[in-house]
Amino acid sequence: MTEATNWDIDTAADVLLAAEARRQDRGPITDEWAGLDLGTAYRVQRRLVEKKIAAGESIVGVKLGLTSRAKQERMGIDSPLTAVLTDGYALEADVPLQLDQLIHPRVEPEIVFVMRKRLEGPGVTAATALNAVESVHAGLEVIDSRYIDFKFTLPDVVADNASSARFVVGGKAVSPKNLDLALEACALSVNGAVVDTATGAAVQGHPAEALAMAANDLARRGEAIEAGQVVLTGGLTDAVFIHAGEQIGAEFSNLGSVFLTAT
Ligand code: OOG
Ligand code: MG
Repeated sequence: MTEATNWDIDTAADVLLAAEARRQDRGPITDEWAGLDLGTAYRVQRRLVEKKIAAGESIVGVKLGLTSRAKQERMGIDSPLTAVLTDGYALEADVPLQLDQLIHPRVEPEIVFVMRKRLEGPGVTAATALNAVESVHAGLEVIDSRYIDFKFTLPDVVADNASSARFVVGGKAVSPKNLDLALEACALSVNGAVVDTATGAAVQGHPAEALAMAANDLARRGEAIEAGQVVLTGGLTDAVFIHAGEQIGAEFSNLGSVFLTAT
C-alpha cells in the first residue's frame, strides 16, 4: 500500500511538476484532496509557476483555456480558465516537437495576441482589450495533461496550469486594426489534410472578448496582463493527438500559418 499524500498547495505543485518532469500521468488530485476548490487550485497554479521561475524560467504571458464550445464539450467543463505561460513552454518555429519529453501531447490552433499596453481589470471590454494589443498572430498550442486520459475537474486542470506544455507563435504580425477577428478563418491540418475548421468567433464570440475575460478574471486574483506579453486565446477547435513524423498545421485567412512537426 502506498502512503496517503498529505495534500496542501505546495505538495500539489510538487506532485504536478514531478509528473511533468517524469512524464508520468496520474489520477485527478480532487479524488484524493477534497480541499482542492477553484480558489485553492489557482494558488497551486501560482506556486507551480513560482517553482518554474525558481528553476530559471521567466513568465512570458497568459493563456486562456476552454473558451470554445469545441474544447468545453471535449473536456466536459463549460467554464473558461486562465494559466501562465513561461519561456520553458515556448517552441521556436521550425524546431521539431520532441515527443520523448511529453506524456500524450495534443495540438490545437489558437489566435495569439502580443500586448502593446498593460491590461488590468475589472471592467475591461473587448474594445479596450483590443486597443491594448500590438499584434495578432497565428498559433499552435501543445497541451499535455498530467492527468490520465486528460480526465480532470476544473480545479484539477487549473492546478495543472491548464495542461500547458508547448506553444508556437507565427512570425507574421498583423495589426488588430484592419481585421475582423470573429471572421478570421482557421484550418487545422494533419500531414496536409484538413481535419477541422473554425473562425475566431469560436472563442467567446470574438478573441477580444476572450482577452477581456482574461484581464477581468486575473484582476480577481490581483493580477494583470503586462505590456509585451503573449496571450493565447484558447483552442478554436478540438485538439488532435500528434504522433512521430506528423506535421500539424494551423492555416489562417489573414494571420498566416504555423506548422509543427513531431519527432
Ligand atoms: C486544458 C487546456 C485548455 C484551451 O485552449 O482550451 C486549453 C485541456 O484541454 O487539457 O489550452
Ligand atoms: Mg490552448
